[in-house]
Amino acid sequence: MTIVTATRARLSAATLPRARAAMPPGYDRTAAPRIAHIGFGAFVRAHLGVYADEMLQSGHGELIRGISLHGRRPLKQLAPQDCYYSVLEREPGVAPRLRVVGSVASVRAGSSAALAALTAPTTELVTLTITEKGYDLDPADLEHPDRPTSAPGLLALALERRRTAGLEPPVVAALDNVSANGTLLRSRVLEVAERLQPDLPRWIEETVPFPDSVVDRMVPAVSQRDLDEVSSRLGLVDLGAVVTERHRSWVTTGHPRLEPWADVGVELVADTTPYEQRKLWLLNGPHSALAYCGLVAGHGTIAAAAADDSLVGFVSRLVDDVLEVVHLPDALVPSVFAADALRRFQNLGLAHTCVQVGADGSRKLPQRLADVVGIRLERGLDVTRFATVVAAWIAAAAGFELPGTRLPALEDPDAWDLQRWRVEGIDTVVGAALDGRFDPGFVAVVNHALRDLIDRGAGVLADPT
Ligand code: CS2
Repeated sequence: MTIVTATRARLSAATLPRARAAMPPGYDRTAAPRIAHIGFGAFVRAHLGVYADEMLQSGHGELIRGISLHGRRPLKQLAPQDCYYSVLEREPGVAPRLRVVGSVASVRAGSSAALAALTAPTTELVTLTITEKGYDLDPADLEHPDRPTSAPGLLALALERRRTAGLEPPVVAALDNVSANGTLLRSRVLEVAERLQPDLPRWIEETVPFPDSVVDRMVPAVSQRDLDEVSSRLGLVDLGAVVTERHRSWVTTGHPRLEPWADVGVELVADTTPYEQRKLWLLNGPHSALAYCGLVAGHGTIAAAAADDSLVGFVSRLVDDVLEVVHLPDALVPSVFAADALRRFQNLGLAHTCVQVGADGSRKLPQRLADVVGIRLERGLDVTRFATVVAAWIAAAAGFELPGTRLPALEDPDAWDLQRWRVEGIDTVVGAALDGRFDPGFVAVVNHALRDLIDRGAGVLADPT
């Protein structure tokens, strides 16, 4: 297998005619890109990149300049391929579908490249997938707003430069699993902008739209096996390929600049709040729950955890706890959406690891669970299952030992703080982990759940109720 792969040509403009894929991009790619995308990971390739590809296929699309803020890997994967890459869709019961996407015109890395893309006169739309922690403000950017490294800092400086140069303000669309992502990003940008020029925040508020978006598609990190499969299907080596499911969606608050995207399935709505609650609370929350419970039960992937009846039982009851208190419009069919999410987790074609979904819990869990926990506490309803999930995250991120399981280390921006219990004692860890992020009434319940988990390990998941 390896030998065959090594002798294959690499995907590129020159080899594209040989690609064995549906609808190879035949459109012109010489126009100046009008989209600048910050955070060029796997998700954007399987999401925005595909929507943009379909727009280009239909004759009125726009190309993307991709920017990776952290690391040059995307550049190494895509530059030698003239930025062509494949998207392999795997869905249970149907044949895998492979397409080559051509909507990315260039990929660059680092802050200067980001500033260049954001201030390019042709940039009209800025999109971002910077993950939950990308919305944190870097104190260094507030101190030196003229030398930013974070996405909000770079945006603030770029907007100042655009204003000075008399360029049109772009539309800035945040695409992360963060509540009111555009609104939050704008507030972060305004904080830095104030340090740059006292009147810049007002100009930004008046001229730069920051629509809120809810995006959905599961795109795990690719493995060597995935790349080998893509290469053998495609007949060409593709080191920039991504693997995903068939489902995809993008709901955004309306803006005239985004209206043409409705042709390729983007939904423009007056208010994304119900879509956001449905996604964060009924898909991402249960996804995290499965990841942490999966780790406690010794599973490596979400699909393996979703095939474990006791975990499915636990997560289904957690979903019922959410549905009990969440009121969404009937048209959004919340219980159907939730059942479908559980089905999507079972997709064996997506080797989403529990460690990947479990990363950055300090930033993800408040988005996914805190509001529901708050509502349930207010109504005097039980929050034990939510506490078990949070305790499982703390146990993994803080490095506790559980009976019968060796928890893998988890990445988290607060990992260092969470490990301090080793010096300061176990009583401090829950308070530190939840501080300011969850209802204070939740701390005691999580404390109890953590002790139970340390005593009984995966036994706590076999909830009889
Ligand atoms: C996941 C999401 O890694 C995670 O935290 O819950 O990336 C999830 O796969 C997507 O939001 C699905 O749209």
